[in-house]
Amino acid sequence: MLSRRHLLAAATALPAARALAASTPPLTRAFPGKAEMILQRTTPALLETPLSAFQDIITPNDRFFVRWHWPFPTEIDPATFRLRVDGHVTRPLDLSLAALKRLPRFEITAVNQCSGNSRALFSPRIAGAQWTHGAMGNARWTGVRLRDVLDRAGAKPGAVQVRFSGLDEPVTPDAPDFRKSLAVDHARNGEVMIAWAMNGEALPILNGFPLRLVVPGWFSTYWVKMLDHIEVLDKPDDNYWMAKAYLVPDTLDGSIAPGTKDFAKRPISTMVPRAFITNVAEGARLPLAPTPVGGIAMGGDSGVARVEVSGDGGASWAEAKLGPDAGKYSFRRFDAVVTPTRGAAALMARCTNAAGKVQPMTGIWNPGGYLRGQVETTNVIFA
Ligand SMILES: Nc1nc2c(c(=O)[nH]1)N[C@H]1C(S)=C(S)[C@@H](COP(=O)(O)O)O[C@H]1N2
Ligand SMILES: [Mo]
Repeated sequence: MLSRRHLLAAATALPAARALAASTPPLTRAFPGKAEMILQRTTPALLETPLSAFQDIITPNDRFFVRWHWPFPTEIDPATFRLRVDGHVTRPLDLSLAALKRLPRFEITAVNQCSGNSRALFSPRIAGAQWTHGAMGNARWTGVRLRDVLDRAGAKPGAVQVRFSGLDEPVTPDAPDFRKSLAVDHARNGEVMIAWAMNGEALPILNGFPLRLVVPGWFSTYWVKMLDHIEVLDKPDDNYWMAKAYLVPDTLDGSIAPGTKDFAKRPISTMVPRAFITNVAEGARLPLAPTPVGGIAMGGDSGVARVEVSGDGGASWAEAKLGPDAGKYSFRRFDAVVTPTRGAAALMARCTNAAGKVQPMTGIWNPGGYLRGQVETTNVIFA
């Protein structure tokens, strides 16, 4: 693996790498259940996974990124914890963890990616968490289908949405509690689930112990952590986090020209295909020889069909070999070999998903810094 020293050594030669190195936040090992993470903010925790940790398609729990809007409890008693299901239902429920675990078990491997992943790379720059690419992770989630829980409560005719909230609380009483909603049909699609385990272990506190929502194919703003309340609604949710935050321009690709005022918006929803070279660091100096270039790709809301790799800034492409398929919502490993010429080189990987969507070469822009999906570049020097 290539170290930070390599990055710094090459930084003087590469303006892009220098800009990145200058703004790189520190690494930390100070958080419970977490190994080395990039510290974006201490309270509430904002921790990013270093790109080099994405070699395997499963992201280990102790490297999985962390994002909270509000402070959250650091100790939860699983014996007294209850999940409340109410609102527009015939039988409100107050479920213990034991009762929940008696429902049929469901498992899925799925990528959890922040809407603003890679925001630090937008140009013009955007305020908000300055994530590079590590506000994402892929895990095997274990729990129950949301449908099975909703069916026990019995949504009444006229139910339109289902709203989710967790144990975290705003710092001031007038600030909006974090709540997200899904359409009833989406909530009942048999894939949306309530998870109590990731990668075979209880959820880490920082990732939402004891329960979180998993919404395969959708950005993680909907993946409500420390889930303790599910509310069936008979009208569309107009709370701050649905009506004001996490909106994208209502254009085909969620893009708008910087500076545009008064444009139609829609809530962010499904993810787009992406690929990341993770075995070579930005700014690396590499020997002039055939070089393995590999990493992880995701299809967004459908599987990874194909990944191509370029060693010459996109002038030519070669098919990468895909690793095992862990399902359409999972990361998929890709590997290729680049035969370089001497000097600076732009390495690229491009994913095509099963729906035929190909990563574009040029970037989109929107004021939230959401939905980044263009082909990414790793600048290296072959010498
Ligand atoms: N209860 C609660 N759930 C939440 C959030 C939150 O602030 N509170 N943030 C959401 C956002 S924006 C992200 S990116 C993911 C992060 O999930 P992770 O911390 O497990 O990686 O949690 C989502 N679920
Ligand atoms: Mo997020």
